[in-house]
Amino acid sequence: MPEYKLIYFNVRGRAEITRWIFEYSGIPYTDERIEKDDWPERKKDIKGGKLPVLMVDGKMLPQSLAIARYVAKEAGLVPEDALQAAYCDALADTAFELLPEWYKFKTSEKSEEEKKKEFEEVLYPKFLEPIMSRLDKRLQEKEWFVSDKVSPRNFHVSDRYFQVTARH
Ligand SMILES: N[C@@H](CCC(=O)N[C@@H](CS)C(=O)NCC(=O)O)C(=O)O
Repeated sequence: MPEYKLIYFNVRGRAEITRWIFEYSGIPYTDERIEKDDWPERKKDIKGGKLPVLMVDGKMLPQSLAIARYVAKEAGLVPEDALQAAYCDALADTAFELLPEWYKFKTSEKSEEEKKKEFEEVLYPKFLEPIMSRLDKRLQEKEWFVSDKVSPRNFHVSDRYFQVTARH
């Protein structure tokens, strides 16, 4: 098995799904977390200048979803059926669509009161609720989102949902 090192910031963000897959499957890996102050210096060594990256035997793989798909495949978590696998990808892409709006909200300089109002009047009803309720409805019908076993996208949606609900 290759030697894996996942490099990201000390937050869940775009790396958490891969951490969950590693933990669930028991594949050994190093979880390197870069502190914000160290990033400008470390960025020079990261091709493309963005995190996460996965070092696979010292070679760098960028892009969080490509990383998650690769590790999920190595862990045997991706359905063999191409269509089922594509449903997994569709679910992951849907969950990822939440990120830009969420990030804009999280990093905005507005006061806590303004943010609460924005969350209640815009972010939740326009972006989060439509996706969450669609996903909730699907989970009422079956145990897992795709196929009959744990798939990486179940982790993914759980993590996105957790990130949102944990903060509100
Ligand atoms: N499409 C890329 C986006 C990566 C990305 O935007 N990473 C952000 C953190 S979530 C980053 O590295 N920001 C630091 C920078 O741009 O200097 C992915 O999904 O991996």
